[in-house]
Amino acid sequence: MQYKFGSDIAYQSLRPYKKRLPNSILQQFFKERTRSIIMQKLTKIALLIVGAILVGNVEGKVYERCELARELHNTHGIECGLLDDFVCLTKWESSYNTRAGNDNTNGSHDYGLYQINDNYWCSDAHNPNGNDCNIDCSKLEDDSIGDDTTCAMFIYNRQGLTAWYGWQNHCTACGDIGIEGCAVEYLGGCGVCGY
Ligand SMILES: [Ca+2]
Repeated sequence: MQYKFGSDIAYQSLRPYKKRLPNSILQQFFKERTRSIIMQKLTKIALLIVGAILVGNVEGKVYERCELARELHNTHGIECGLLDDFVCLTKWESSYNTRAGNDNTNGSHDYGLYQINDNYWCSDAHNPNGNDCNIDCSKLEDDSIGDDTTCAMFIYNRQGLTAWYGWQNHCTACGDIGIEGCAVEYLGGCGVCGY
């Protein structure tokens, strides 16, 4: 069996003979041992950091309904008439999860809060070309939703809300001005746009 000069096993084996060994060997040994302990601690810290990043990637940021409504209106300028639609469609597209992802049967991938598709709007390894929002898809699954919302507004201005199946299937009532139910359901109690 071979073991490293500064390792625990080497230390245990060396201990009984400590007094009889020359100082130069002892100094070298303890230098190696200190280095070995520091490397072990650094490795542990590095593993903890990598673990935390991986867990973060899996979970992402999941917004509360009202937290999202307020941020979309107050920070990203989504007007009141569109706000209930956006809160509704993000609920059904991603459950308010900024790192939601979906593989489609045609091989394309949907990214983030608005489930934006890489065939048309953002650039990734699968489709570097269809990139009308001029954005890297990885930016659509981080916790910063300003660029996602800019892209979503670009899609909305070009195709309307029907671009999202989540909206088509669950939110058409929000599109009719004066339908209170949808605004109450998605903005109620949020302290935004009079709700
Ligand atoms: Ca983003």
